[in-house]
This record gives sequence, structure tokens and C-alpha cells, in this order.
Amino acid sequence: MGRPFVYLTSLVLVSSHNNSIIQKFHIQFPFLIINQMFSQPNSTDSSPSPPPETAQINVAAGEPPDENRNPTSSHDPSQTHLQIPITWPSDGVLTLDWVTTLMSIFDWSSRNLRPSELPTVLPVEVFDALVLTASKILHKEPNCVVIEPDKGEEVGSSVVVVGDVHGQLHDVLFLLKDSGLPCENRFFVFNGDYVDRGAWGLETFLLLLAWKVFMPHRVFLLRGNHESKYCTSVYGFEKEVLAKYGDNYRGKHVYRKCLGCFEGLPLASIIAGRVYTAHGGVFRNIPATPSKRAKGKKNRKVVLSAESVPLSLGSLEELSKARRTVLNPPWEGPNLIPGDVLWSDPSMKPGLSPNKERGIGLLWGPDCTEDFLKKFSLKLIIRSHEGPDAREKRPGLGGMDEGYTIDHVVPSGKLITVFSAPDYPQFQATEDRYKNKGAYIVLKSPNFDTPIFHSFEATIPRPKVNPYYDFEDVIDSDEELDLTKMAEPS
Ligand SMILES: [Mn+2]
Repeated sequence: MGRPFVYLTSLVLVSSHNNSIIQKFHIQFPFLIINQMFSQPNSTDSSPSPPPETAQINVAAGEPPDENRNPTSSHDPSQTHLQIPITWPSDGVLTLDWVTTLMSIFDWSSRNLRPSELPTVLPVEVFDALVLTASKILHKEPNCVVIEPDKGEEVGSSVVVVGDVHGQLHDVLFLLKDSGLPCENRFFVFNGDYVDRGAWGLETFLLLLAWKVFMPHRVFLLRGNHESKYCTSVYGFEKEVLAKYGDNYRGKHVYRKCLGCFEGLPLASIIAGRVYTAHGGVFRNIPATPSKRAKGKKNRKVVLSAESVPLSLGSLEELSKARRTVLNPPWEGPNLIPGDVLWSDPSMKPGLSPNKERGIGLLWGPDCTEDFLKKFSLKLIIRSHEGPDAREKRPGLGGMDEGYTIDHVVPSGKLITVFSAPDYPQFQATEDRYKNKGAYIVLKSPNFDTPIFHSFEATIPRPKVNPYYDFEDVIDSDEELDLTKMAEPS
């Protein structure tokens, strides 16, 4: 029984850089079986025995073949087998098995296939079904999702808050293993920036969408500033999608569907009534505007001069009313809230001011953190958005070596930045890397307002791939936006 297992393992490894052999292999064996790396809690291993014409592949194939391994053993969850290509369940209902299988397959394909071969494991029809199902759920969520972890039957829950991941698939897989997978009493809030810079933004975003579809009331995906047409056209995600699904109708379709899904992502969360999370941070109050304009006409001319009105903090009610379904968050005009929430940064200087470095969003001081926490009876703001590169240029604020910083400590509580992409960015022009750790935060029952920080190292070496953007020319952090390009109709 062990013989064909070992033999086929080496076949795939040999063929991973040779397209013709892979093709032959696919014709010979339309379904591949891969060992699953994510064990399932309480799994009784219900995986069906493979049909006789299928092949078996060991995911950990880089290791020397273990002659003593018994692939038919059903007691070790790591021996669960996976089938590719992935198929959408006939009843449209995702299971834990489906989601963990997707994670294992993405890990395997990132190591063994070329980017352009992704459609052979994830056909476009399955992509369509996943994104459509997720989009429907996301678009219905309010701008600020309200998470009540201890309401209902489950008590003693925890909430894991995750910062930027930027397409670093293997680090996300590690994080989910380290924190424990989402389940009835383990909630997840992702603060955005799933794509760009890293080479596996598509896989990363899709596996998070799969979790969202499987556990819509346990997994919450917020929008980051990179979930926009502008950022993805500059920092690699658009090119990544076209490299994987083809620079043709199919690839453009996949990219367009991702953008549509980005528009549906909510902007912020409130956890247990005590913690506010968002990608960038707080946002301004939008003064009542004279809204007399002809219906149906584009209102480009109606621009509120930011200079003419003193800036003040916006309320959660205003956040709930903002129009978030915009491809490029606005930096001018009547609805500046999404731009602020996604792009703002804290400062050590008191007050609220335009974020001139970024060209969009705000800078806010410790006094604003105090005002915001006090006004809404909160204890914590957890935001993301700044990696080691951004923090290098921000005197007065902490470095991102450990993946998190405590930025403001005020009478009502704290402001925290969490960044979950270790050894970031994946591609860097200089040899001298930041070597930062990533971190995630655990909030525990009953109060959910005492953050427990978990720092983690990168999963390296990463599979060798070419970058999808000109990382030597594109500036490190997202400063100095090309606003005219961002204004182009999308
Ligand atoms: Mn960001």
C-alpha cells in the first residue's frame, strides 16, 4: 500500500518545474490526493476512501519518503487526503473539512505549482461561487459590525484580532494554527490589508472568504486601504491575479470580482461594547452639507473644503451612515469617513489634522483617543495599517519589531497598533531586512478589554516567486498617493 504513495510523491516534485510532465500527470490522474496538514478538532476522519483511479501525494514531500508510513491509517488527522481540483459542494454549504482542505491545497500549490497553474486546483467556477457567496454576506453587514462574543449559548469566548497580512499566505496559515482555528467560542476580526506586496494575496483573501462563508457570525473581515482599485493596481494584486488566471477575459473577470467583494467589506467593529477596531483608525465628523444638487448629475463640484471647517471627531452613528461601497475611498467630498477609517494614523501630537504624509485620512493625538474612548464608553482602539517600514519614519512612535505597539495610554484606555505580517515586506530592494515579528491579539471573556499579545516569527524560507510589482521603485509605505490616478473613474 505504501509503494504507489511514495512513487507519486516524487513524481510531482520532479515535475514541479516542468510544465509538460505536469500536463501529462493531470491527464493521467484527473484528481490528485494530497495529505491534509490542518488537523480538525473532534475529527473522526470521515474522508471518503479515494476512488481507484486517483493518485496520492504527500504534502510534506520535501522530506525523504518514509517507508513505514501507512497512508490508509485513519487515526492520524494529518493523514486526511485532499482532492484537487477543488469542487464547490453540490448543496452550496461549506464544511470545516472543505475550508481546511482549501488551506492545505493553497499551501501545497504555492510550493509545487507555478502561479499560472492555480486554476488547475481552483477552477474559476469555484472561485465564482466562493466570491459570490461571500459577497452576499459581506454586503449585508453594517459599516461597523457589532460583535457580542458572550451573547447566546457560548460563554467564555475569545476574540482574535489580526492586523495586516499582505498576501503572506504561509504566515496566515501559521497564525491560524497558532491561535487555533475559528470555532463556536473563538471569534476572529481581521483588520484588513489581505492583499498586495506579498505574492499570495489571492489565496490569502480566498481562504479568509471561505472562513467567512463557513462561520459568518464568528469570522469578521474588515476592509483595509489596500482593498481598493488604486492600491491593488500599484502594489501587485492586480498583476498577481492576471498572472494566475491569465491576462485575458478570465483573469480580468477574477480581478473585477475581487474588487466587487472589497466594496462589500465592512469598515470597523465593536467587540463586546468595549473595543473598537478598524484598519486605520478614527474618522472625522461630517458637518451637515447643503445637499441641493440635481438628481442624476455627477456631483464632482460639491467639494467641502477641509480647510474651511475645523476638524472634529465623528460619531459611531455617522460611521454607520457612511457610504462604504466605493472602490477608492474618498479623500475629498461629502463622504470622507471611509477614507479616514482606512488611512488614518495616530500621532503623539495632540489634535486632529490632515494626514499630509499619506495625502488622505487624518492624524490624531492622544487627546482624540481619550475623547473617542470616553464618548463611546470604550476601553481600547485596535488598529493596524503601519508596518516596520512605516514606523521607521515616525519619530515618537514605537517600532514594529514585535508586531504590535501601544501608542496611546490615556485615562479611559489605550490605542494599540497590531501588524500580522512578519518579515515584511516579502520583497525588498535592500539586503537589510526589518526581520519584524508579526502579532495577533487575543481578547478574553468576560471583559474582552485586556489585550494578550502573541508575537510570531515568519514561516521562512518562503517558496521562491517573482514579485508582482516594481518593489524597487514603489515607495515602502503608502505615502504620497497619486491622487489624480486615484480619481480616475473605476
Ligand atoms: Mn494599510
